[in-house]
Amino acid sequence: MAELGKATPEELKGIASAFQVYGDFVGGCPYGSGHINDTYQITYSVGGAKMHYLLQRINHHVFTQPQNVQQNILRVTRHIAAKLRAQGVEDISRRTLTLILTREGEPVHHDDAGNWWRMYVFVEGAKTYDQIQSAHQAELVGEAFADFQNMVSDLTDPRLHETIPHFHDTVRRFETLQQAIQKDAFNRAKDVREEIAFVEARSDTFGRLLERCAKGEIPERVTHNDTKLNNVMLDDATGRGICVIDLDTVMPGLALYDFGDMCRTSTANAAEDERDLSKVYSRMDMFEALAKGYCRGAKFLTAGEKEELAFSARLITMTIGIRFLTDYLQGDVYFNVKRPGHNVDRCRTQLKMVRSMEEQAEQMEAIVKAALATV
Ligand code: ADP
Ligand code: GN1
Ligand code: MG
Repeated sequence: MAELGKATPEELKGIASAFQVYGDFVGGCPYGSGHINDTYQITYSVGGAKMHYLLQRINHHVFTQPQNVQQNILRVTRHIAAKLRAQGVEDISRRTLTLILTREGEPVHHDDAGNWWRMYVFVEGAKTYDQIQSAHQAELVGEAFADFQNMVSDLTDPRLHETIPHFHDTVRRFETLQQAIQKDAFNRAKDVREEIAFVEARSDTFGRLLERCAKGEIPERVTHNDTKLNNVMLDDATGRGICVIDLDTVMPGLALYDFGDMCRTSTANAAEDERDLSKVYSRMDMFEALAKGYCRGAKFLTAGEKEELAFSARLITMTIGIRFLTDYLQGDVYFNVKRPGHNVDRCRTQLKMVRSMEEQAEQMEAIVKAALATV
């Protein structure tokens, strides 16, 4: 896959002018720390007042049908806005993403170079965090993602586009890893023997959630599918999770995948790419708060889902670890990387998190039980 490369301010000015924004372009710069899309903060002067916009180049190697992604996002954001309006919420453009259409009225701009761009209202007075700051914050994060699941739960007819099929299918992700090991196109398998062995030793658990789903014990729902900590914006004044972002993967899935990914990112004691593994472990104070916030919001959970909450944390963390490992073996073609070995560092933190969660499995089960008992 080709690198998309960064756009210059001059290019950004041209692209931004394709959207329904008014006033004078002031500047644009790379923004945020997402691994997939290219994100820019754009500044305009509108009647003398400075306005920000969020401009994103959709990674079309990852999302091969950008128009489907944008159709989903338009539907999801309008649906949430309508619900918030009905509740009497006043600051709707801070509480959900709002797409700014192109001058032709489309939700995405396809430029001459073949890139796909979208623009959002910039949510001010709130930010995302790459690492959790406090247990209270973890609780608010759990609650915000549960609220999001509630709001999109009735977006079933017609079914949303599956923007990445089999996204969290751990068995398939493991098969892809095995093919990458077999091929070993970059002669890197020798560097990650221990990691491969760690994954292989646990492969009998990879099908557990999808098997239970096939048996009807766990329902399919509309879910976010990428509930990492930095995909929710927290209000600067109140700390509350006011706006769930990064909606590319909102599609049918399991609520447990969302809970699992919250645990992966919001209970971690260190950054996702920390090299000192002694700092990497899952914090039970954070897990307790997260579970409490999530369970309070997710009153819809069935018995089957409740049984698997703690397990889902290990499974999703393992799945993301497998994906980082696979990308390392395939030559770093999927996730944005900033240094050689970045994906292997990320893989190691994920596997360390899995080990930490395994060691604390009993405690995690007890915490989940207590959280469920209070709602
Ligand atoms: P990626 O898919 O690459 O993770 P995101 O959509 O998550 O991209 O955006 C990357 C970062 O940009 C987010 O983590 C957040 O900090 C910031 N961001 C995204 N959308 C907005 C918005 N509408 N307003 C303000 N900041 C935003
Ligand atoms: C990517 O886009 P971002 O950075 O929020 C990835 C997730 C991974 C995550 C790992 C579409 O999320 O699935 O869990 O990196 N998104 C996609 O940090 O693959
Ligand atoms: Mg993101």
